[in-house]
Amino acid sequence: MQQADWWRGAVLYQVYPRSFADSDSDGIGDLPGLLARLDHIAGLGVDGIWLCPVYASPQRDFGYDVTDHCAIDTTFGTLEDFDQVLQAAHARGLKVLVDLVGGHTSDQHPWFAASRRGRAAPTADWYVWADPSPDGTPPNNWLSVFGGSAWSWEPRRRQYYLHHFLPSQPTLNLQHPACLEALLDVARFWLDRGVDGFRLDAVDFLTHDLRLRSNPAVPPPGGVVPAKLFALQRHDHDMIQPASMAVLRRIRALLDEYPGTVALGEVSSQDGAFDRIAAYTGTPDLLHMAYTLRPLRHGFDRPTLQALLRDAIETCARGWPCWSFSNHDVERAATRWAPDGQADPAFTRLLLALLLSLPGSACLYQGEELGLPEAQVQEEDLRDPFGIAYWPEFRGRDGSRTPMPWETEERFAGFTPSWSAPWLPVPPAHRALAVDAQERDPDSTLRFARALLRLRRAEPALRHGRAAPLDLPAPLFGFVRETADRSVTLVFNLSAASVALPPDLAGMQGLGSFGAVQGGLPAHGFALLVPAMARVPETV
Ligand code: TEU
Repeated sequence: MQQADWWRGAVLYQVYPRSFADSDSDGIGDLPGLLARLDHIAGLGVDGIWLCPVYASPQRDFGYDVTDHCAIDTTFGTLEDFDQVLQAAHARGLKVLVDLVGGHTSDQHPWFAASRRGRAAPTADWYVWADPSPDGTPPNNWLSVFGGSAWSWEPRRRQYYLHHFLPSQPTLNLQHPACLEALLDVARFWLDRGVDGFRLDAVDFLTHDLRLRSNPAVPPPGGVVPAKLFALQRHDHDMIQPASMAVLRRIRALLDEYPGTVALGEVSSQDGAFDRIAAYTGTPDLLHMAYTLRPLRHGFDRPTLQALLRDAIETCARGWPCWSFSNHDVERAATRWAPDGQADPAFTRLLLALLLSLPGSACLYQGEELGLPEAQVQEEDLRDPFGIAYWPEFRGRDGSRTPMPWETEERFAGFTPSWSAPWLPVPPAHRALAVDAQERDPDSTLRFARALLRLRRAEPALRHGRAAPLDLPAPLFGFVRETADRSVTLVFNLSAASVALPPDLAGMQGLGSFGAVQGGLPAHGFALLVPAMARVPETV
């Protein structure tokens, strides 16, 4: 494989820096904290890091509201700290992707501060401004992802501005040439510093219909939850516009000036997400890869997994998917997909095995390697504005953003040296799953994740092999990953009872410790199998 193709089949470890490791006792994670814990990531055997935003920001949406794309927020450290992390990561063979929040800024950004003051400013048209409807209401019916109208009134301009997320996150007008150039300058700044690429935030929202046509309503399915209002429209005009392709092409052209750098796009979970992944990644002038939130939208059952595998195979034929089961925007998969909502180690490991064996690349979210369940954050501890607005119907995203537990016995599980509580509490259930405890336990999820990642690196079929479905009796689900000279069979037991393998599989050899047990699989067990007498990679 060419070095420039390192991202194909790569695993990226997603760092949510606010919750990774705190070095300066303010209860918030930071870059020196990350630097001190980098060996944990390198030791997992991943290929790189995706670092969530660390830019100057009022932190209303925890970094996704940027006031200076080329400065590090003092909460996280300095540019020198960033350079040190980058250098130390590279020294450990880890690539570093940073978040490029290109669709919007903070309302505190100097570009917006000038734009909202009046129409004469150089950045006057860098945001999406529109006159009110004749009755003074917003120009159309577009809704914010976080609820309510996507338009807010600015008395100084006597116009509305567009925001797909919080009112404090005005949407950039990337169809304005100078605005797009400014974004490309930001990208250039980080590429010149040596980053290996970007995770592009909210790709579906990069451009909008210039005629500002209203979206068609979708008939309400009964009992409307306010947090889900966004789902009650078809987003024909505010999202997924052909004009976004031109923006992505410019970003890709810039990346191509820096060989080996890549773009990973975030695709929303609206219908057709896999088609969009294929469209965004299907030609070499667009994104390298893309992931979608909630790739399994209908829960974790056999038909849904079979459909997922079909989608995965099709998407690989047309583009390049990256799998992300858990991240800072969704409930942790170990809880979300657990049969009774209770994460248990066997099920959690089955999820990890699936994540790391689907064809494509993958993101591993911090704590996923520990099998962390979703945290139950109490109302008084909520920090996510999305959750605060809609509690209790929707609990927001704090449950997947609690601090990493490093040391079982330490105050706040070793996340912060502070005597006062970190920005989100450390859930009691996470303490026992701390990194140090799992390092000591030979049967821990952490050790398991590391073995699996090592196997993926050693076994080209798992990393690059094509995938083909296997026709197995329920409750088994499985597929094959194969290269020209090697075939690995993956079998998953989706039931909470043990099950025997069909005779042809029972006779196969396990890859390392990932074999069948007496011809069968325990509850939520799985196996990675090769023909008997086949070579097994030495590292296993
Ligand atoms: O998320 C964009 C995204 O697609 C959201 O629609 C997502 O559905 C939302 O977070 C609800 O779960 C990105 C970031 O990942 C997210 O953290 C930011 O809040 C958002 O952009 C705005 O910048």
